[in-house]
Amino acid sequence: MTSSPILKLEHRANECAKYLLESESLLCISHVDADGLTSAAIATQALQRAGVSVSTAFSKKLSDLELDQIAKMPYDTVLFTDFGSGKIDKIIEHKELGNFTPVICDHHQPSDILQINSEPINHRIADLDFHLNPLLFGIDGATELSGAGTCYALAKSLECNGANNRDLSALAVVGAVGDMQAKNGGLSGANIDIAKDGADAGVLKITRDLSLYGKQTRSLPKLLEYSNEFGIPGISNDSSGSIKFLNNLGMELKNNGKWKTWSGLSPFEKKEIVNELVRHSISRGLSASKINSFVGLAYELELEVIGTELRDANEFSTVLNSTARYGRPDVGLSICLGNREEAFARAKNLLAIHRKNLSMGISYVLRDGVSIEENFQWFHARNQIRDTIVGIVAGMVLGLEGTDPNKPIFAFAETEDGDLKVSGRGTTALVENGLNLAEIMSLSAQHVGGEGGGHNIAAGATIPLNTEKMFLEKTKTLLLSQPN
Ligand SMILES: [Mn+2]
Repeated sequence: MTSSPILKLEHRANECAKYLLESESLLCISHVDADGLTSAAIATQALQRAGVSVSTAFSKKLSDLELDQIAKMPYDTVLFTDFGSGKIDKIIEHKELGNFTPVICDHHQPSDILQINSEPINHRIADLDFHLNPLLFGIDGATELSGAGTCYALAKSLECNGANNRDLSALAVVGAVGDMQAKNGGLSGANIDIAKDGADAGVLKITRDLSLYGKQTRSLPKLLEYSNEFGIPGISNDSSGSIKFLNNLGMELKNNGKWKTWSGLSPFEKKEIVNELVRHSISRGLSASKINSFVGLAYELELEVIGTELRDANEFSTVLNSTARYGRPDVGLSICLGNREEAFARAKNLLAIHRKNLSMGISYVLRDGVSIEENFQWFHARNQIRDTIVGIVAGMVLGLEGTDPNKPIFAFAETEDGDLKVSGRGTTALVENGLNLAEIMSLSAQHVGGEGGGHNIAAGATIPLNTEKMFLEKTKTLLLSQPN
């Protein structure tokens, strides 16, 4: 019998948990995105169940300045979730000064691994006793385990006094899906262990289903129209085509004159629609691989109400992003902790704004154009797209008309603090050929006096204004040195 990948983290997770259980005053600080919010929710719930009180804070990025501020706060222990590994040098400095004891639960690339061109300083990792990161145990942090999944491993180790934290696996799956770790075949690696825990605990329903976004809340015509990834002629990106397709099915797909959602259909109706989509696509010459991607694993939160955003892991993660990226991570956290009334109502307002901003952002990029260079492409949103969502927009336009699907994309936007945010996005194929955006973003940012890091496939940086040209020149050279 092969053991579950997640168990590779168990020993270190136990050590971290043992320390946390004895900590006197504890701050949990987490990243402001869907994975960061679910990370904080999992960690704080597990700690509270174990009788440890914890304060929570969020940050867009963990800058040197913010670490200095944290150091001044009256906490003996600081638990970093969904970030921290990218700043271990600085965190170790604070530890050595006695400012706080760090516990890191992250899945981003540790900063000392990033020092490829200088002397490796791997011994620094050994200076940290409480550093839980899948990358240290041979698990890929970009695809096999998220920040929330890493916190779930910690939560399992925090179980005491008869507590069972398996129910928190549902949030860990939302975090993984929010971090784009579910590909068409579903989740992989250690994430699978967590999803299984969720199914066993009755909090997660894993099904083979249509792999489109919006199965809970989008009306059927919109669900089909926004199927850009399928590229179905006459349906994808075609509002009247989608309606015509549905009308031609001869099924009762409306309720009181209102189109149903996918979640409101019977298994028979779902099957009929998929069959007809396949038939339609074959007759229009769509490739077999595209057609095979119509159906994949889907993750439903079994305890949530059918037809709400929170029922679907993917839609849930969008709700969280729309709170966190608009300065209201407290609302997202509250939803993760079970508030289904006030916080959810607030989140739905934010969600409407988020959707509008994303679609305006995409239109802006498509209208303004993406500059395609020899080995990368880029666009500059200036103050037209919020720095907190420019990375999401970059990921969404990659592959659309006017972009090159075979080159990484870099997006710039001005921040409220008067800096530039840079987001880099790649593809699985580019990463397989050696692309490591975490390394590039870190080194290019350092080159112009900024800070950056992340994953091989998606990374971010903050750099001074007017340094984008130098940043891109450095990036171009670094890309040439990576074997892709
Ligand atoms: Mn993450």
